[in-house]
Amino acid sequence: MGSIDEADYFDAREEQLLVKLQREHGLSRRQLLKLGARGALALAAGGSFLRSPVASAFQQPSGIVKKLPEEWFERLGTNAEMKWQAMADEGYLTPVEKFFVRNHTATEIIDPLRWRLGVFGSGLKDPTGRSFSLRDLRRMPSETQVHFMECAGNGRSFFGSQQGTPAPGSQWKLGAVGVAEWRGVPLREVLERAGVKSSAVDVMPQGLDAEVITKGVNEGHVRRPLPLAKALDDALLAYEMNGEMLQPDHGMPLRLIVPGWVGVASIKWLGQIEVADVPLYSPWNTTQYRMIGPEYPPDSPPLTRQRVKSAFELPVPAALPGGKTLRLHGRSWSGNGSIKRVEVYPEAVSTPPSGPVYATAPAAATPVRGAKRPTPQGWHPALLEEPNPRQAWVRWSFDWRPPGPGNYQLRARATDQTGQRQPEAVPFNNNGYLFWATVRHSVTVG
Ligand SMILES: Nc1nc2c(c(=O)[nH]1)N[C@H]1C(S)=C(S)[C@@H](COP(=O)(O)O)O[C@H]1N2
Ligand SMILES: [Mo]
Repeated sequence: MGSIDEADYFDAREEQLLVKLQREHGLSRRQLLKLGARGALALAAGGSFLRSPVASAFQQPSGIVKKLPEEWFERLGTNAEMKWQAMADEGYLTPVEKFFVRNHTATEIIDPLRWRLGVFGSGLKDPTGRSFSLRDLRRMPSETQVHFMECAGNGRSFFGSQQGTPAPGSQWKLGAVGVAEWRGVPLREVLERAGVKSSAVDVMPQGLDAEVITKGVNEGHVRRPLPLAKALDDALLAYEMNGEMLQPDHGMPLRLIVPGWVGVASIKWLGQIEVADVPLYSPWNTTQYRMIGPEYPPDSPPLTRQRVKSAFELPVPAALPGGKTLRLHGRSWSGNGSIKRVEVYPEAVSTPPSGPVYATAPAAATPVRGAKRPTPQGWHPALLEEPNPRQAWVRWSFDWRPPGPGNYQLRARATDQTGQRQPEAVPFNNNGYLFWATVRHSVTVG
């Protein structure tokens, strides 16, 4: 930050955020004042806006603050899934306003100026630990990392629709994923300053959002232990997303980023981190986020890395123009590393998709000059574009000449750098985690 006063900096950022929220929600300052926000709007005097009743008035019934336009999002209870066609005219990153939201309860609105991060526990030389303000963290060495964020339940609906064994929980299609550029301080730096002992084994970050009540049982705040080795390796305490201050829905003022791992590891609205010299447990690494089911051993370990997956930047199902060679676009990603290969299989099918079919924007299926010969059924290589970093995604395209009007299913299959390749089906697990089989994407050609 150089010589800029950090309090001024945060005030300016908060003002920017307020303006943005006002714009997004179509409220004037006058309307805000009528809502009784006069005091709260005195941003310069302490930045109390984000704690004010006005701030919570921004929350929608979903508990999500940002707007969720229908062209970009599908609402699933307290969550919002990104529709993949929203990525068709985008660059490499997912814009913050299109990024999926997964909340166990509701977005917590926190005053970044009063907030502190507590670090404590038996794994520290002094177990009472210490706390850090956002200003403290911003003064520490920062890193910028590009990573995907993906929910372990992404693709869950296909256990039902493709394999005939529905799993309970949010019926995500493939849109519980996004890639962003995260900036913050490596968790390692904070643990070192807190005096971590070499005998420490687990690190448990915990969120400041409401306690989670499941079937009448209070499970406490969202928290999930992370092995010390991963914490010291590449975990990041992020305060910026795509070059902007983290927004409320994504964990403002600070969230953890655990590269390549199931999204639940990346705790939002971080309030504290326990460091222990004994293994730690929470519902999020014991009863949940493990593979439980007939095909898995009873003691299968907590989920860590996401599997390899692919998606087309098309509506589901999509209507495509006939008589043309179409350049289709998609993206593939894996928690194991970069993507080695992507193949596409177009298959003619007799049954039309059920329900409405959606017109496709030209950016998603661009007519191109190409051979007039129809693409034969079978696996064909897609063309990968740079960049292709680890634990983010790679963009690809595939030129398809449909043999004629009719119904088709498109499948994309990626292979990652470890050789893991998307299968045609995956074994069922009771909670529907890690669906990584190829997904049949229905399209109709006119
Ligand atoms: N405190 C807290 N952190 C959380 C969650 C939550 O509900 N509370 N949801 C987790 C889950 S399950 C996922 S998939 C990611 C989603 O991050 P996003 O909403 O920024 O996309 O946040 C994780 N971190
Ligand atoms: Mo998740």
